[in-house]
Amino acid sequence: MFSFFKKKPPAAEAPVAPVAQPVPAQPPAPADSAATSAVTSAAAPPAPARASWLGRLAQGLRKTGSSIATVFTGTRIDEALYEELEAALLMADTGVAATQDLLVDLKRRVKETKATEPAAVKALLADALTELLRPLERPLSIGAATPTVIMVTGVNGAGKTTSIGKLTRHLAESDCKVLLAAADTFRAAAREQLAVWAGRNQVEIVSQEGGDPAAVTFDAVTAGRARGCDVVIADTAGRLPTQVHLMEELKKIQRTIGKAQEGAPHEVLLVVDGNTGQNALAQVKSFDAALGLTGLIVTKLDGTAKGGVLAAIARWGAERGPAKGPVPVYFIGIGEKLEDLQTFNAREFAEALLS
Ligand SMILES: Nc1nc2c(ncn2[C@@H]2O[C@H](COP(=O)(O)OP(=O)(O)OP(=O)(O)O)[C@@H](O)[C@H]2O)c(=O)[nH]1
Ligand SMILES: [Mg+2]
Repeated sequence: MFSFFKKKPPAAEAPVAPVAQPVPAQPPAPADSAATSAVTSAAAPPAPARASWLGRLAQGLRKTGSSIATVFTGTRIDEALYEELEAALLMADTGVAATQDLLVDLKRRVKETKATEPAAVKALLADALTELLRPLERPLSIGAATPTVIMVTGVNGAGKTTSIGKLTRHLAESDCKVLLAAADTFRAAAREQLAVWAGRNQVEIVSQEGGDPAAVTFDAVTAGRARGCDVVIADTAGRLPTQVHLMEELKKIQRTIGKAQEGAPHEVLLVVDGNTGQNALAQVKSFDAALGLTGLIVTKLDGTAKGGVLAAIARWGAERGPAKGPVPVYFIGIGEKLEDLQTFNAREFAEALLS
């Protein structure tokens, strides 16, 4: 089985845990094997479930891929091919900067390998794309603090609550004690939606009718500490980065979490809808400027023509310099079912995008 997240072995994080509670010394066998497979999974052949998911990812991204793949159906490698490729990458929302970088890198690879067939150029593009996307590939790390507090943000309808539900199931299945915070107090339906996921996964939930989202989150983190939870996940209401007062509310939730537990939240995730293309990059930049993002979940990559946006996100990450580094893509979603949310792998994604 591939690793859905990385659980830190207890010994490694003793100096990091800022709270009095020691990190529980339990599940050594599954936790250690999970950590190991997180590091080694790239080389191993995919398990059957992963392979079938990859097939569906490729199918989902076919709208993006078909236009790029058709560039390589001819017989000659010439300037026209590169021009067509440039247009196809831009259409797939790869963005101007990443497209230019990819073309320069690709031409270098073609020269170096003395490729003569367009099909070989396609394989070289997959290599170039993989290298560009690689820095985004990082497992979500659980266990450096108890609880690990994860705050989930994003615009309306991006897939926050659904992704939390799926993530909760994977964590619960790995013997993590999870507590959910219904900090989307804006809509009653939002609380109920999260409560359904809590019920399905048999995890606890802290919610409050019409309460202040920061107060709900404070209560949840406090309860999570008292109850010895491994993970607390806070769902928040959807908002646009241009809604200043709502962004201030998010910052308040973030500060309040820090008051309930020093050093928290450990993860500030942005959920982005892959269909929004270049707008997804704009969202990443804005939410990062406001909150300092630690990771992304990219949803709805089933049936989008805009899968290239991950290349744009990677290119922007490289621009941020080594001190900040890229914002990793922890998970990608290709549908509404539980198994549709999986870890991001640069090589797999590049292959799927060009299939
Ligand atoms: N096709 C597809 N649909 C998805 C995916 N992820 C979520 N959805 C659907 O997107 C819709 C919105 O999902 P939610 O999880 O409610 O989104 P949200 O960000 O919590 O929305 P708000 O709380 O209203 O801001 C639902 O119908 C989900 O089933 C995905 O990967 N693929
Ligand atoms: Mg929601």
